[in-house]
Amino acid sequence: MSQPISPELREWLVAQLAAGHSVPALRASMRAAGWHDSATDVALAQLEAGFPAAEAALAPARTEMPGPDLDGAPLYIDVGDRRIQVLQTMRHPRVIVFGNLLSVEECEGLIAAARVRLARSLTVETRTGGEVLNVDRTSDGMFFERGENEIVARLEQRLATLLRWPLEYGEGLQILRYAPGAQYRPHYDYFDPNEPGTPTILKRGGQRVATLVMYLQEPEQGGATTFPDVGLEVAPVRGTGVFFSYDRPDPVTRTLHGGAPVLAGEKWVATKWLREREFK
Ligand code: PD2
Ligand code: ZN
Repeated sequence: MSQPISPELREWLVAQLAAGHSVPALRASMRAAGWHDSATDVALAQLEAGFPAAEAALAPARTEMPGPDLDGAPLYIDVGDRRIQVLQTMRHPRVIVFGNLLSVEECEGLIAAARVRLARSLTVETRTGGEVLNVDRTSDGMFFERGENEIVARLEQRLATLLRWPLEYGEGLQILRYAPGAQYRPHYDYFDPNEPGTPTILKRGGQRVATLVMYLQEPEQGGATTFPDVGLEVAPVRGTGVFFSYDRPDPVTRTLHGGAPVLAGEKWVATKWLREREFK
């Protein structure tokens, strides 16, 4: 899997290709200029081999992205009503683990309001046209409207400040409950540009650009949020959360992630997805 290359280099490569320079000629002139960047090598090799992934690696990455201000490597970020802890960060994929995102009362309040509205996720089976239980996601779930109750509204304001992204660009909060044995198999949260239904989905707010999974109740065992491409597992500790962002809808972001099976107890999470535009 190639890393994304810098916007400047991408722009230059695209301009050179558009001007009719061949990939081997580009490679030679970059080597001569002292480039020994493995990400570039991989992108060029893929381009040469005609891999579609190379196009994605060279596709324009979004420049304005949600995320906290980590200048000066702060241990805490003040968001007005709370001091959020920065527990762990990773560059590629962009992952940040936060502590003290929600109080115990907020976690319990969200669970109580969601519990009575949970439903097992059903999906349409294209083969028979019938509805089936989704084997990839064995949790129960529901969505809150944005600003639906006091806790939801307060949390959404907090996240908008923390992640420096307009509240209106966020989807309504999703709540999931995982019973023992339930899991969420690895997936990407962005909408696959190659799926026929995606253009319709994108009319409302554009692409997803980031996800924050917040842990409302921890199981006794299991239930980590996993990032298989990089071997990362985030423990589902109550009140904490894992943020990750993806600047293009492509696996080069390394944001494949899943919810490992809950082995004992119940896991509850709240997921906030951020779109590139207002989500009406
Ligand atoms: O509950 C999780 O750990 C999890 C894992 C992967 C949640 C989501 N994805 C999601 O809500 O998209
Ligand atoms: Zn997900």
